[in-house]
Amino acid sequence: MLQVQFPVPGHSTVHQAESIRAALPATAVGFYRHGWQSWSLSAWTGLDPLPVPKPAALLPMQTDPVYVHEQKPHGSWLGAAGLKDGRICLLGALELNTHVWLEGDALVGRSEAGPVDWFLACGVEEEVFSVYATRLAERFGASPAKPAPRVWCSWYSLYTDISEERFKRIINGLDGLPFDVLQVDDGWQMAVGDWTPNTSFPSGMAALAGDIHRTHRQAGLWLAPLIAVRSSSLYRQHPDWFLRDEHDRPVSAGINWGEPLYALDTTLPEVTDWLADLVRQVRAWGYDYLKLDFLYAGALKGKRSRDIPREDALHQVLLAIRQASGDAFILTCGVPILPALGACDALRAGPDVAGIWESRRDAHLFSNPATPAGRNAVRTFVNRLWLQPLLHLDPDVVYFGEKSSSLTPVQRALLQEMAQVARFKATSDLPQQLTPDERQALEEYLKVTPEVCRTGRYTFLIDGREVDFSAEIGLPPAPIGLDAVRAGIMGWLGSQPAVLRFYRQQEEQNLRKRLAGIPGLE
Ligand code: 9PG
Repeated sequence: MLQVQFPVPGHSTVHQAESIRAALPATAVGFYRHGWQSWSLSAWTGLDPLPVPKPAALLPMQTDPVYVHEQKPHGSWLGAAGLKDGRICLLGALELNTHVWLEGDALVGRSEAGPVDWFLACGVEEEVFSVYATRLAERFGASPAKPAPRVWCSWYSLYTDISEERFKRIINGLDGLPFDVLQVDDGWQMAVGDWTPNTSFPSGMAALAGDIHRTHRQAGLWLAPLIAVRSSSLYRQHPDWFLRDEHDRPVSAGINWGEPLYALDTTLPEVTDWLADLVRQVRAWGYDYLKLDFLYAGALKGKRSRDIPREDALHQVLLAIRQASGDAFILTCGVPILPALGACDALRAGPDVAGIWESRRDAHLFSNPATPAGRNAVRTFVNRLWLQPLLHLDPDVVYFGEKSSSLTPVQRALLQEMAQVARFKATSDLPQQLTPDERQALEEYLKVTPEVCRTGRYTFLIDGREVDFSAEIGLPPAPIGLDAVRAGIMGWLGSQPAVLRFYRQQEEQNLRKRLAGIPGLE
């Protein structure tokens, strides 16, 4: 292991090594852990181990499953120690497949794939992260050439209950609001893996894109191109296209849509051809904005037909997808951060907002900061802002309608402020549910770009008004006593496919009921 010292404040160094130990100039009092993919926790925390989140079966969708049991403070590609005097020291890789730990009085970096370049700097937090971002931009390319479009996305109001009829009504309802993109989210496809329209889209996806284009907006489409559910035709017809573990079993990419998910082996030429055809098809239908989701699946550990490091596999397939998609705007989601750099226009940099602020079960019993919830989104997103010079950062949607969520006005305002800091505007509010005042507020929000100035780790001035996210950053303590027992039982239940299916059916029923009561949607 290469042993080095941190350079003096104001300077940075780069060392090449497979593993590196950088002695800190003073004792660490905090650690910046950088989560693997969009939804994974990124935050400054204390030095004690964090509880392993539950339920176990969902972890492949939320963190890097290989590192989920780490006891020492750990981060993907980078880590930083906070010192008593307020300065920080950062050790960050300039290449993929790398990890950083706090071990005693040193930051330790290790590569899964041979020698790499490591960046080291100490000093003022914002400056240190800014120089690291510049070095990353030199390696991977910085891409925010295209402006961030203003997006209406179907997910956070309609979820999977979408249809071409509903879109027609929404297209009409959005008339006069300055959205650039109308994005069709999950729910249009036959199955995850089978990317043809289902029976709710009888006129086909090209017809819908045409309807959207006629309103002078771009058409957006959600795809999860690197996964398939077990019941999909893709998985049944091509089981040999999927990633396998050392026992030759398909690698789990989590459980969602009531089913196990599997990950494509993107190093197979048949798979890359299939992916390029898929993307060209979607472009030919007329979609100009692609939200590519669940991309972590392309970098899960497993046996690949071409034996390359797992994050290189993802980076390469993202570049191939980008090439096949021409000049489409590409938003990546559920994506490991560094492999996405240089391969997309925007990246989701936090978990889903959802219409709730915090779930007691997920936050306090399951110790899971990666599940959909406003507070989780704020915590991780604000801690990822240093990536802003590299690409557009999507903080997920904001809500203007009181009826669109169970968030309080203060919580809705915090999400709006986060999105103003992000300079990325999206919503799922149903126009049918907005009061005239709410519609007016949304219109104003879409039209105006306020001036943002960062004044501290979690504080900003937005058009001169102080905004503070500090109260949302802390993590609940691990459950103890009876709560720990309940957490254990519920965590086990939450890993059972039958229980997850049951929950999903309940949710879908509730959703259908809720939507049926909205005038002007049917
Ligand atoms: C569509 C949605 C929306 C959303 C995406 C993604 O189980 N999970 O951990 C999990 C996390 C996020 C998630 C789905 C599942 O949401 O972020 O915007 O497109 O997929 O299904």
